[in-house]
Amino acid sequence: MSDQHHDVVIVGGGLAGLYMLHRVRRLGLSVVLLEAGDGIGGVWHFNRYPGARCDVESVDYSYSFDPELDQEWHWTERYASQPEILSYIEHVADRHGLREDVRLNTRVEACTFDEDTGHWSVRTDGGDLTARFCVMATGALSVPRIPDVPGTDDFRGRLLHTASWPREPVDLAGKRVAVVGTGSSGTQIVPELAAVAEHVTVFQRTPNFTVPAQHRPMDPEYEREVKSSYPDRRTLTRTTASGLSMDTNRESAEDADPERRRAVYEEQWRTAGFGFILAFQDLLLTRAANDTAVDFIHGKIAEQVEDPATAALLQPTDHPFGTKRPCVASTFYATFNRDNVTLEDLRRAPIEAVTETGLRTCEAEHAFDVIVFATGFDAITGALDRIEIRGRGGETLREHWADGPGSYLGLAVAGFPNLLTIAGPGSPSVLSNVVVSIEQHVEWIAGLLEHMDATGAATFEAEQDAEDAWVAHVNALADATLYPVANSWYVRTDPTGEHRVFMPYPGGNRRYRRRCDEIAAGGYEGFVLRPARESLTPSGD
Ligand code: NA7
Repeated sequence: MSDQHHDVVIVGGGLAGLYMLHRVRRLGLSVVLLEAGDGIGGVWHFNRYPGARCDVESVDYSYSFDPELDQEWHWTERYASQPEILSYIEHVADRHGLREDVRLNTRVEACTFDEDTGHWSVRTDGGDLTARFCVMATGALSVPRIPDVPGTDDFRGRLLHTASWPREPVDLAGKRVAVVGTGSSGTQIVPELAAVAEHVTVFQRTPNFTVPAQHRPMDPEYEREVKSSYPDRRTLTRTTASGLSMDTNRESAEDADPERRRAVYEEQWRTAGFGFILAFQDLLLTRAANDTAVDFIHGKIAEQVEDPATAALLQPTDHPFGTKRPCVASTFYATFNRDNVTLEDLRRAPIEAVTETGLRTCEAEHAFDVIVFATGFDAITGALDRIEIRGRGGETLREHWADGPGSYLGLAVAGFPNLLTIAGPGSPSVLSNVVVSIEQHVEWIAGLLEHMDATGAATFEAEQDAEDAWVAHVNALADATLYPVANSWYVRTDPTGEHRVFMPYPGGNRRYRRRCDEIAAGGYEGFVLRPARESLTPSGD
């Protein structure tokens, strides 16, 4: 085999790819990690907008596989900023000597399964290689979504996207800035821009629920407490539904009396950050329960925003709380009390075009020096869609997913032997603390590779029936909740609108992990494992 052949090729150098690399090396397999960017860190390498920080507490949004690092690492704030998360990832890579197997500035263009050899051919912009296994660690939120608005090339000012923010500082002092989008990125960047810009105009399409981060510098006492019980905390995050270090309150919002309900909401609002969503077990199950949270948050928005008309515009009414990812921010709502911040309603006046001097809505021309798209990502499948992945019979993954992204466990796709996805569609990914989900996937994949080695299997492949049943199961779980009510990026609809697939697994980490473990323990039910000889057999055997 040439030095361009490896046992495993990993695509993507973020939290998932780097941990996969670490585990594959421990198995003694040859491996290379390909990363398109000029640095490791995945989305945390690119997503550098002012105010970018994680919305899960950093003591939990971090690897658990290195208990000594847990004791040594010091997070300076409750929610680490992007630079701190990136330096953590870089530290882990150096500490475990991972960089020697990382190739930066290498974009994977195509992966093709060769049915004769049972190997993948990987075409990159820097040469070709082959591998037995391809692990796609390409990220669920990694490809920026640019709105399809005409005229972006005409703008004479500066056009930026939060998820591909320039590395050098952007001077916004005295500038007229537009921010399009009020998701997590929008709610974090708006207060930062308002503090320096001459004026910030926020273009909102859908108001989102924003809960308070209760962000603060790391309290030494709290840090000591976490570190003294870190193993237990890590065990807890592996067993909660959300991957957070707190579990859902088993009480029902619908059944609780108003006083009790208010007290629980107030306590969660004061302390829990994203965990506000865990206030009651039925928040995502019934409209009546959810409405109590909606009323509470509407009240909090009205308390924070002085102008009643602006407050009303910021109060979400078109989707139940939690059915689109809630935002976690500290001063977003209060920022609208500043004289230099205004809110524009894109539902009333959609953007028609970017012009030479700014933005034109159907109602008015707005002049700007800088336009910031805080419009999020081509979520969950975006990065995979951009690679030409061909499995058995030359079928592309895009073709296989024409009616919606099918995957068995979010890990493997029928017809694509020896291809694995980390946090793929059908796994908890974005509905969980994703680092916990990533570790679970990586460890499960490492177990599969070990099993194959021990049993002499050359290829594994998800069965089509298993994949179909899993997609149906995920959709059924979602249908039992309020999630499908919202028009969110959790759902992927085919161009005809006929097929809707709910992409992230909504049954919780605990249940998902148990199922994955059962499948492995049962000899990889739903997968076909073949010895080398049989890999030569064409599909349909
Ligand atoms: P999100 O949460 O997807 O938010 C994107 C925002 O941009 C949201 O308000 C969108 O409105 C808005 N958007 C998207 N496209 C358009 C167009 N074409 N016109 C106007 N407004 C638009 O992405 P974020 O980057 O904020 O957060 C992503 C994740 O990062 C988050 O879930 C956390 O996990 C961290 P819409 O709701 O679609 O009407």
